[in-house]
Amino acid sequence: MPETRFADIRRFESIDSTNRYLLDEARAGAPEGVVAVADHQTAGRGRLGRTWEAPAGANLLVSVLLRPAIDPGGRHLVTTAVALAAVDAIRATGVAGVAIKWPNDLVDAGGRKLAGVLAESDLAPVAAADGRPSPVVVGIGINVNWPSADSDLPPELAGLAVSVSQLAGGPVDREALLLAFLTALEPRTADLGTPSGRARLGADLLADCTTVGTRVRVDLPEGSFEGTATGISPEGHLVVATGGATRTVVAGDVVHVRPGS
Ligand code: BT5
Repeated sequence: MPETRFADIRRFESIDSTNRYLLDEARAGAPEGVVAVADHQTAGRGRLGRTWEAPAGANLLVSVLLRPAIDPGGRHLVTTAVALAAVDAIRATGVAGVAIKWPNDLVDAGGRKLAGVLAESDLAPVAAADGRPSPVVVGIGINVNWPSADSDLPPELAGLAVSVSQLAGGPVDREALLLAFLTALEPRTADLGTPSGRARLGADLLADCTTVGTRVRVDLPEGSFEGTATGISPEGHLVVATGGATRTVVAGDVVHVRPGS
């Protein structure tokens, strides 16, 4: 990609996981900006050991290696930067109604999942030794041409997943979407490095976040609680009002609770 930091695009017909590949590359000292794109993943990863489903050749499965100069506490904004760049790219195809469900999903107006983001970094000691900001690998799976119809979905995703092509009403060019995504990611990545840029990422997340203003159940390892999502902190964390108190959720699964359910 000329005029971006994403010049080194490595393409795979089949790989276990583009995130796994770039984590290994980061461990070996690879610089910021390396991109891995796969036609198919045999072990595509979601969060918390979950899997990401995509048939060969249909969707966008891409990871980028970033080395953002950002405090560990602000690392959620890296997920935000990638999610916002994907929203930018999908909107440029003419599809409307795409929003971000905190922390890491892109959803359509009906709440069906269009894409998921996974940021991984377990490499701080390595990075500290070489003086560069420590690496974060951020992967995104975007349902581009699969499912082409709801009947394509396995039972566990029925009614829960949707593709850009379904929303666009016809096939979507994966390569064009990749280039639009990387082009949009360049300024979003630059924003990670400055206080004003981080404020812009937070404001844009707030504007596009379907979670804020809704009743939510937050599932944490230590238990669940319900409340109303009232905002996004400067670090990109979710602010939830619950029982007269305010809690800031750094990580966790958030379920949008429908009134009356
Ligand atoms: C995510 O996890 O949403 C992060 C997905 C990241 C995938 C990319 S692909 C490129 C890169 N390389 C990788 O190995 N991973 C990244 P999470 O929030 O945990 O959601 C996972 C859940 O989403 C699954 O348990 C399913 O319920 C659901 N799911 C799986 N595949 C889906 C799909 N294609 N569309 C919609 N939902 C899906």
